[in-house]
Amino acid sequence: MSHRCHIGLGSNQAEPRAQLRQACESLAALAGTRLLRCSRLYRSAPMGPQDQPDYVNAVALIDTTLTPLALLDALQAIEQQQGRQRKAERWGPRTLDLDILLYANQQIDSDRLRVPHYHMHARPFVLYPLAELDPDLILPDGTPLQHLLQNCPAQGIEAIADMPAQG
Ligand code: PH2
Ligand code: MG
Ligand code: MG
Repeated sequence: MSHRCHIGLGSNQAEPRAQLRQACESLAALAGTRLLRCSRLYRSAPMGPQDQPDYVNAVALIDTTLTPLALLDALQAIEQQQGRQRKAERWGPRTLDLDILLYANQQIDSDRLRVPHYHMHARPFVLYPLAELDPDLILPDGTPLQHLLQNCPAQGIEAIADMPAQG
């Protein structure tokens, strides 16, 4: 049985666009997983500490037979491959951040994983690319994505490029 999942991608170090392109290729190569589509790349000012570079964010839609925790393990392995260092600073800079935003219509609350992703409801760098992929999306609690967007100022986020083609 496979599930459609939305993955948030972010980077603000070591050529963010190349990091996101590489991450998409790695997502497409995961066992039991197909990459269905990717949003454009969006640039935004950092949320959190301001003494770090702007971020590049995108959202990918995959179809996967991996369980939520197996998917989380796989995403963390990709982060590691791309040089992610776990640092103490909350919301500090990173080469690659891969977050499970949505896993089918499931609500998950375990030690390691919370889905829908916490705070996604108010982050323009998540909601705008997500709406590009799936404008009519309804969240598991019944909230329409468009309703969240109406309450989420764009805060200067801008689409800067297409995700380069895979392969
Ligand atoms: N991720 C963070 C901290 N701040 N700011 C933006 N604009 N985009 C991000 O993805 C982001 C951030 C840590 O996960
Ligand atoms: Mg994140
Ligand atoms: Mg993360």
